[in-house]
Amino acid sequence: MALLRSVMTLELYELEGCPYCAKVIKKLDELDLEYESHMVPRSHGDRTEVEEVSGQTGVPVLVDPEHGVEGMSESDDIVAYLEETYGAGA
Ligand SMILES: N[C@@H](CCC(=O)N[C@@H](CS)C(=O)NCC(=O)O)C(=O)O
Repeated sequence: MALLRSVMTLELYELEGCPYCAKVIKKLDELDLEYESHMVPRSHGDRTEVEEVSGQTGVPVLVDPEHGVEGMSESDDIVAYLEETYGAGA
């Protein structure tokens, strides 16, 4: 069960002090969603993990295995996706 839970958990690649990440976190909190946080290195050259999942080095990036979302970037898209998928009207 623990494995299943960790496999299905939302994951967020983020950077401390990133306002676009804060916007996504606010939405995750608002919808009471749990997520696993991955802090990316400040240097773009070292952001290999986020590049692997999303094909670019910017953050935030959301992964939602339960819905086949492998590496969504752009905070506005992520916020809209969360609202559509987990919001009151979902
Ligand atoms: N339009 C993007 C902007 C995100 C952004 O600028 N994130 C910064 C950190 S706050 C970053 O990682 N930038 C990567 C870059 O400059 O390539 C969004 O809304 O998600």
